[in-house]
Amino acid sequence: MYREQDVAAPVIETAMPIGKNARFVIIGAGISGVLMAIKLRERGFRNIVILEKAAAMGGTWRDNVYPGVACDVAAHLYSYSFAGNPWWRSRYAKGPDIWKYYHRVARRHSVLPLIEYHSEVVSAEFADGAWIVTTSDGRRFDTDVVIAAAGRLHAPVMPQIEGRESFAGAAFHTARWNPAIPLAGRRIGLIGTGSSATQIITALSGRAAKLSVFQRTPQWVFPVKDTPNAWWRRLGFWISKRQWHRYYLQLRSETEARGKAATASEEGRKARDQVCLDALAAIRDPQLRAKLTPDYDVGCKRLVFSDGFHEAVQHESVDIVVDPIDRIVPEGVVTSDGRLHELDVLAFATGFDAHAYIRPMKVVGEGGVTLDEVWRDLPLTYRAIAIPHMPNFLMINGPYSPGGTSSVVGIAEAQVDYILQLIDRIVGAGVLLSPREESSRDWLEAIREKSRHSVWGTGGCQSWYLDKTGTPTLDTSTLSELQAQLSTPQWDDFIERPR
Ligand code: N01
Repeated sequence: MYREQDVAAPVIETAMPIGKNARFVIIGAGISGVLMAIKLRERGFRNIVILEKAAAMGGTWRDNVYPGVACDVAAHLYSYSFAGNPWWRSRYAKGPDIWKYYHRVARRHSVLPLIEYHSEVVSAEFADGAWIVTTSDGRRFDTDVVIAAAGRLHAPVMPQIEGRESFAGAAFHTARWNPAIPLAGRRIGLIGTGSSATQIITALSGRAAKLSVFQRTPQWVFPVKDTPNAWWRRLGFWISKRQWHRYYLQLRSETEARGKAATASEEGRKARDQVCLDALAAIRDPQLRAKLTPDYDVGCKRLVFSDGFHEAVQHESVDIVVDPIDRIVPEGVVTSDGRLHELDVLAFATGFDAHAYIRPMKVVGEGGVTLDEVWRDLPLTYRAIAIPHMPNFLMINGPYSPGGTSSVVGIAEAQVDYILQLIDRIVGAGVLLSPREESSRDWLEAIREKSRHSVWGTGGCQSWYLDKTGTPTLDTSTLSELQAQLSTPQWDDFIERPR
């Protein structure tokens, strides 16, 4: 185990301000990376590069184009606070509309020209007070500050099922959906029952000739109503900022309440559970109802919100298959009871490697300490934003960020505001800033202690929230709590060295 004192501090006597010429590399052109670039530009910085591995910006909303893709956080909350959009067509926005919104904001703020596409970062190495960032095609970017904004749910997981590659029809992960493949009137297999699968089931029920859903674990689904915003309402929002703001506050308090899923009061929990139970009780076929009834606490896995799932799943074209998958064959999926489910298309709604974070990128900090070393036991961070021994290397939505059902946009904004305060210091005083290892450990232990006792840790389920020890890797804080925690940096928690 290395210790803080093992790492030699650079011996430079005078700190030189870097000023507006400071160089920034942002990794990822999703919602967080674009936000970071906008805020840096507003501060007058011009030396900004966003390295994006794909051919377009938009992260999650570029990758996920499956049928029914939408955001179950209200659209007005899933927008940047400085770029509100009165024109959202309904309470919950569809995936393509979200992508268009973020693309439009990026264009208006002149961020698109900063993006280097097809630029997958393979390493970031700290040397002589700065970072050298290298892409897979060998290009090198020298920078003063690195901001990793690669997202948590971007590495699709394909299950290890015998014969997976042998399927003769079209097969893909939900985050690699091929929109060119026709679906109407075809036999479709869907493995998984998380938020992505629920949206697909709702969209394809009655459209596919047959939709076979291979369910390993049933999900708690909270029914919501996706009310359209009529044209006069949208116009009203545009004309009256007050009316719009009132609606925003109402949405925010509802979302805060559901964001408390992990730590809700007894009373709040009971009310929420009852909504889910009532929706299940309305399923007419008792056998289907039994199949869809989870045996763990509501909110243990990420709660699924849906308008239409309970109806969709009762359509005669939908078959909820609970016998475990035995193998995949060219014709379809064979379950453990020996039944062959013949399919034309097979979709894997099997989630993401939420624990990869910025890896497999190689990160080497001061004194040659690698990220793999710092994260050997746990992904040690300070406030999910900074990493010990990685000076001037910052993250948005890093390990132990709040999660659950809050708006990831609000979380990113709170983190970016905090990062900007660090950047003001880095640039203004010309320093290297990294969090103390001890402060990071204290912070992390407090977060883990809280989340361990939340329903994520105690609710009796398996989920992507949990690490190998069964401890959730998310902070239970609501957005308001996070904003309060991140309002001012505690400078004593940082080591500051001249560059
Ligand atoms: O993935 P998941 P997701 N055999 O990990 C099953 C966000 N999101 O893409 O529960 C059979 O939730 C697995 O089964 P089990 C949101 O944060 C947001 O749906 O492990 N099944 C599970 O059912 C969400 O939480 C929106 O037993 C296998 C499923 O695959 C996150 O993305 C919309 C299997 C994976 O579920 C991920 O959601 C969509 C196997 N070998 C997503 N392996 C919004 O609207 C895995 N499974 C904001």
